[in-house]
Amino acid sequence: MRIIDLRSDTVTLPTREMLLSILDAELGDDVAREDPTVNRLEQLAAEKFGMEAALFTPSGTQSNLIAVMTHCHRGDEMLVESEAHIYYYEVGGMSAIAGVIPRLIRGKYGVFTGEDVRAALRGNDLHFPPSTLVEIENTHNRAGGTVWKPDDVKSVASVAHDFGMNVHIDGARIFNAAVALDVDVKEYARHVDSISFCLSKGLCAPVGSVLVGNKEFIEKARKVRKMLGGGMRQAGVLAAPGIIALTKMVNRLKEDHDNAKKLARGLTQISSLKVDMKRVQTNIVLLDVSPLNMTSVEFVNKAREKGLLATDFGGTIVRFVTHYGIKEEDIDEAIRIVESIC
Ligand code: TLP
Repeated sequence: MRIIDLRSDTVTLPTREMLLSILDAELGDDVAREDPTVNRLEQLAAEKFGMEAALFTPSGTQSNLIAVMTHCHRGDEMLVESEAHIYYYEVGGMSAIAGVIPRLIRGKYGVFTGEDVRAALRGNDLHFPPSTLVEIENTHNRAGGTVWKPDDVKSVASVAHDFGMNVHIDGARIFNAAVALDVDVKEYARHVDSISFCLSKGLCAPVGSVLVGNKEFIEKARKVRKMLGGGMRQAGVLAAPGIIALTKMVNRLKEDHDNAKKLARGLTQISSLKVDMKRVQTNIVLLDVSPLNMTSVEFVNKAREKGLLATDFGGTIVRFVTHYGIKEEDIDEAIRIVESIC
């Protein structure tokens, strides 16, 4: 049975070109900054975002944690959307390791405004922790891959900066946002203090994320990465596919977005099912299976038996993610499988 794996874009395998690039990668000890391939990836990432510097990290989770630890002191407060990945899926590292307390903002489709930030701030009082960081997730995973416009980011950043806070973007899928709106990622970067993005999701590299920011921030972040055990030695074997991810895999994300729309439209044709089409902006489709009187776990198990893999997103919500390797005909087949479950 052919398996259609729509659990996540994290399941993408490196392309042949990526694997071959590993053989020829020039290597050195990256902790001593002597890996020319890592240095090239970091330079390329900084240039792409119009930022001064960049740091290669093992994962998006570590990249976000490094950002929090670099921007904040223990006991600080960070403003974050109520369903943000850093709060929901990163094992509480922001508090357990960084010692930072989250203050939650409820966004609309994952997006909040400068006014929301202003409203969440409690002012200077003996009782309150210092609020030092605002985190934005673009695209917003649990909202369904929804996109922040550069102006939305600008509005939040301008209020945050007025109050002396820094702004970090968890841009695990920021290239999906940029492709969806046809804007340059620099349009996001120019408003904020740091961005973390993943090479290992839709861009297909096997491992790694990159954190970008100004030189001083990245210098500090490099030390934090070392403390967390993220200093890797001949990491050029991972950076080489990362360079291909960054230079050759961005534009094709549009295919994934088209496939997600096709899937969402197909699912809404099945009379009993509900997809909020407003959420379908990039490569994620959230399906509400409540009309089937099933939980998302039951639905995901049923689909697996029929060769379709999806993610249980809690309650009655199932997540499908389109990615490299998923073709239009796989989408047709996925719709047929869901229809057969119904
Ligand atoms: N997201 C994964 C799971 O952890 C849920 C997925 O399948 O979507 N930020 C965002 C917005 C993410 O979606 C993820 C991974 C991360 C950070 C963490 O990246 P990694 O997995 O590299 O630590």
